[in-house]
Amino acid sequence: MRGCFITLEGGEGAGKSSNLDFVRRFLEQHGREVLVTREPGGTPLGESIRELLLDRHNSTISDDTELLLMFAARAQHLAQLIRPALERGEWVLCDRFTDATYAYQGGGRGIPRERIAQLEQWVQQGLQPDLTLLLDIPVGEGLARAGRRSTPDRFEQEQVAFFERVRAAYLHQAQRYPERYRVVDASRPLEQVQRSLAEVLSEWLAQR
Ligand code: Z5A
Repeated sequence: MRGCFITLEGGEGAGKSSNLDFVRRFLEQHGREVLVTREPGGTPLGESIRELLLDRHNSTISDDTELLLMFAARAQHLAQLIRPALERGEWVLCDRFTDATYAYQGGGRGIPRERIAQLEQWVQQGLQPDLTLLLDIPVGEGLARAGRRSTPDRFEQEQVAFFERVRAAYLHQAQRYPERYRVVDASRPLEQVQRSLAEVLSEWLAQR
């Protein structure tokens, strides 16, 4: 039987890194074999593309180039890692996926959704996450948390208005795909966020 594909999403400072391992452990405690990966990245080629995309010295990357690089990394990720793992029956937990493209390249950069949808169809051929956990936090609070980090990457250098559009685009995706999206209020203390994640996952596992 094909494994399940779960994605974790969120804007700046939402706490994805802080919660990824919690989600993995929860799933493993419930008997699932879990492969954890991330985007952009997840394969040697994808990680090289990630370096290009995050390098803040690459200030001349056009919006279309950024979009195509995201999908180039994703095509490799799907071919080399995600599809084979799902076919072996493993569960895949991915730190960001195409919803991040709708949020950052669509909402943030203003690329039309139809153009993203064309690439999504081409690269994914209908494959979608079974469950998307969106850690949602007001932009100001998220930036205050993320601000404690050292050197900002190319995305982290963006202004507040950019991150407001990213958040709005994520929430729009959640409204559009309520069957696979679960939105968790990430502005609360970590223990409360993880309690909500556990509840969401328990309920979702019970339905499977
Ligand atoms: N990107 C894109 O544009 N298009 C795409 O299609 C894809 C990606 C796939 C890299 O992603 C960039 O790629 C990303 C979007 C773009 N750019 N940005 N920005 P990434 O996922 O690798 O990068 P990230 O957003 O910086 O993720 P992160 O490292 O997981 O950050 P985070 O969500 O902010 O999580 P954190 O490091 O766990 O938390 C931040 C701080 O808050 C940290 O000090 C924690 O200790 C603290 N924290 C976390 N949770 C809490 C709670 N509940 N209370 C208090 N403090 C907390």
